[in-house]
Amino acid sequence: MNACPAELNFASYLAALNAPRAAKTAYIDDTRQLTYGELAERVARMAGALRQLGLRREERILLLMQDTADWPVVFLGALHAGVVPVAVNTLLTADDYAYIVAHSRVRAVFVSGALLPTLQSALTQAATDVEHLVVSQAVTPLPAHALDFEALLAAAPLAPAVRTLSDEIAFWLYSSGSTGKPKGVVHTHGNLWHTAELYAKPVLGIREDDVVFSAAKLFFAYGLGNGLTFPLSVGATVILMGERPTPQAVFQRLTRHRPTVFYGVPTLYASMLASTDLPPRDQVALRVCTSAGEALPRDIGERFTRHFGCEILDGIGSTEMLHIFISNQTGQLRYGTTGKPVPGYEVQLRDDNGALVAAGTIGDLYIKGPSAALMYWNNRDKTRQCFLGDWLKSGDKYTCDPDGYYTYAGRSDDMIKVSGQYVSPVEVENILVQHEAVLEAAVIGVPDHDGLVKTKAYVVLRPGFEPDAQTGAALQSYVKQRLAPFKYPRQINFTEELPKTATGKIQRFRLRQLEES
Ligand code: 3SK
Repeated sequence: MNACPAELNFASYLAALNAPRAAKTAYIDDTRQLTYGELAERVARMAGALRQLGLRREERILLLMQDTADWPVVFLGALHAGVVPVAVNTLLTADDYAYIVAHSRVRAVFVSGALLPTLQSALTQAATDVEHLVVSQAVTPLPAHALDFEALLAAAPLAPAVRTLSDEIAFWLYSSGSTGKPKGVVHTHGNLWHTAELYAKPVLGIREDDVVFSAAKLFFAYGLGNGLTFPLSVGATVILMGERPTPQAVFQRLTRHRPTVFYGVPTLYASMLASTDLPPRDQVALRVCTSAGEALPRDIGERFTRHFGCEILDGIGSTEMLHIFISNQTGQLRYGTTGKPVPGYEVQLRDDNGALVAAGTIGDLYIKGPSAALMYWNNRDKTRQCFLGDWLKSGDKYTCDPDGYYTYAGRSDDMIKVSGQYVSPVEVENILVQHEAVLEAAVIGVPDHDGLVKTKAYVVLRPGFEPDAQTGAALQSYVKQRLAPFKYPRQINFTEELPKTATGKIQRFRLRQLEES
């Protein structure tokens, strides 16, 4: 692998790399296609538009947009101009956007028409530095002073790329913690380059003739790599989808565009396999799939591979590390594990005193690697807790077996200590979901009448099963037969659905809050 160039503007790096394939399709969204040549021109025009709006290097813009071909134009156009895009989740509330707009002090907002009402409500809540509002794909007449995306671009000159260092701030993402306000995670141009060189090319084997489709949207770190950094680093074609990734919406793209690489999350893979519309193997062209966000249950991976003949490479990444740093790899995949550290990253499991734990023992996950964020913006305390010199504390618990495979044991703050022993909620959940009655499960610790913590399972049943004492007892005995006895859930609560983040991660802290209320 080459070293990361000291001077790097990631947008102009991609433009130069893809100049020879100007006629090739870069993006296919729900309504349009964009060639690499058109993308390069629109990116340079977007940089010109930002200049015309008066934005200067290192100033910030908010990118609150659905996945269309306008998204990479704004993101890369900003990088090209040395302006810093702050990409945010499209599923947040007006209160969240009000906080983010004030916290990031963005001077312009790029928003999809469908998200405009929520954004406007956010902008009325607080004094902001926002001077420009640009609407992509408006669905209602534009408010006074708002600019139309296409009109802005059409009137803008082509701007030359600014020269930036690879260590220079390129963009931010916001990371939603399990508690507290979202944190602004600050990334460099070089971090994008490193994720492509360390993960996408060697692990995923991404190549020019791939067609890629990510169920995770571009505003997630996972989706940004999947649908922008990686494919554009090799000149592949990207399918973008505006709507929510339901199994039906995904099946439609898998059969219509026949992507060779699909990036999903465990809950989506589970619901795809449970769907009666699951397409047969010969209607898709999948070469490799990935999973992240939470651990992929072994059974889901095995069933998917049996059906499609294609492996799902489960991995773990983080917004702070930008993308995946532990992953399974083709040819050495072990379902039920997250695989091994991606070469270029170092991983350690430490106990409460910071000492390395023995093989098979649960420890806190620490990572060292070149794609780590610089900091959480204006949040010294959280930065100090997470970024520890070269190392980053992920907040996840893991074990490592003697062969070097890592297995997820839950979030640090989700771990349950029963009779002095750690119980991983994930381990119990993985057993529960193997029972024929169980669609989904989440396990938390709750104090019993003696104030001693015991495990409790929240269970969503499959259709046709009764939420009664008999089913509850059957599930308890099922777990008891498969795990150490102290781990079985002393209580079972049947529920219609589990609280989840936008990426599909189960929010066990919300179940704990429910217990405390
Ligand atoms: O959730 C993950 O494992 C992940 C993967 C890649 C990038 C970002 C994240 C949070």
